[in-house]
Order: sequence, then C-alpha cells, then structure tokens
Amino acid sequence: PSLEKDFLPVYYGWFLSKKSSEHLRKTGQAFLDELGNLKAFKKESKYFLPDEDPKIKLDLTGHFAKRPPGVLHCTTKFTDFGKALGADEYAQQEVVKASYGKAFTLTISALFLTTKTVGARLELSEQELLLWPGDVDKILPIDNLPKGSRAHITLGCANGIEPVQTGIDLLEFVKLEKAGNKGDEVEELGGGKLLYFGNGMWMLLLSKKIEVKAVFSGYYG
Ligand code: ACK
Repeated sequence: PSLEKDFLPVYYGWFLSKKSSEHLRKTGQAFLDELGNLKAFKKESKYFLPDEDPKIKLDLTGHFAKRPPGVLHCTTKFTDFGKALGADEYAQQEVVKASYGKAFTLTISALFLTTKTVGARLELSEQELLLWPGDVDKILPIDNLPKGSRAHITLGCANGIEPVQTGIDLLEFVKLEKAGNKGDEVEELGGGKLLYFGNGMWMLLLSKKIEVKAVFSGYYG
C-alpha cells in the first residue's frame, strides 16, 4: 500500500493566464470608473456610501478594496482540502482528473456589482459544464437554477466581505431573472447595456463577450 494519501486542494477552478487576468482586471476597473461617474448610479448611491455629495465621483475602487491576489480564477468546487461536502466525489470524477492542467477558453457575458461584491459572469460551454459540480447553484436548498448559474470570477469585495459572497450575489441576480425580473435598462455604456435590479444590484450585459484563456487546476494555499 502506498504511504501517500490523496491531498485535495482548497479549491478546483480555472486559473486565468496572466495576460487574460490583467485584461479582465482592467475591464473591471473601467466598469467601476464609469459607474462611479454615472448620474443614475449616484442617484442610488445610498446603498454604497451614505450622504455622499452627488457632484463628486464615487470611489468604487476604494469601496471594493479587497481584490483577489495573483491571477484571477473561477472556482468550480470549493473542496477545503477534502473537508467540504462532496469534495471526494468531485475529485474522483474521471473528467476532473483528465482535465487537470488542461487549457480552456472561458466566455464572460456580463459584469455585475452589488454593495458587497463586483464580479464577472461566465457562460460555460458544454465541455466546461462537465466540470461544474451539481450542488453549488443554490442559495436555499429549494432553489432550482440552471447548471452553471453561479459561474463567476470575483473582481473585488467590500471591506469585511469574503469572496464566497460573489457567487451568492450572482445567484441572487439569476433568481430575480428566473422570477421574470429582467432589470431596468438604465443606459448604454461603452461596454454594453447597463441593467438595474434595485437594492444596489447592477449588471452590465457586454455587447462583445470577453474570452479569456484559463487552465483547470487546483489551489493548495
Ligand atoms: O471568489 P471565489 O469563487 O470565492 O474564490 C474563492 C475561493 O473559494 C477561495 O476562497 C471560494 N469559496 C470560499 N468558500 C466557498 C464556499 N463555501 N463555497 C464555494 N466557494 C467558496 C471563494
């Protein structure tokens, strides 16, 4: 018998190439800059910064000061070194083993922002969906959302907010969409159509989807 024991990562996911990562960070930064200057956004700024002077640009970069270190990623399964529910089952799948270290092209369809997080929404391909766990697309056990609904890349979190929140926030958007709320079309920005869902929830539907290069792998901390 081998002395080695399988040692699972903190999480599995797609890790963007350095170039793709830098490009996406810049796009996210431009989104924050544009929103912070937007009249319609400032009108709703009470969700972000109480009593701010409406004539001054909102410092959203400062608000989302917690940014992921290193290259950006999309978590598929949070395994917590094997302690998380369903970790072993996920890791033992043939498709997970066979895809480890392989390159993928991820498609970003939108950027979203809430009072807590800012992130990029992914549209997974059939092949990528094979790597998506069956148990992560819900906030409540009764939620029934399409596979891959949670797929995102965290770009920033507000003070005191953990990155796990970005996926939960995206699921809130998807739940609203499922309930028939398509958001209010606020205006056309440089990158696409800006939608407002209320309660400080904004989404930019990209007119030109962004493709990023990424490697499927594990993060060991
Ligand atoms: O931004 P993320 O997707 O959210 O990437 C980080 C990564 O794992 C390392 O913290 C994600 N994460 C943390 N806890 C969980 C969890 N309980 N369920 C799903 N994803 C998680 C976090």
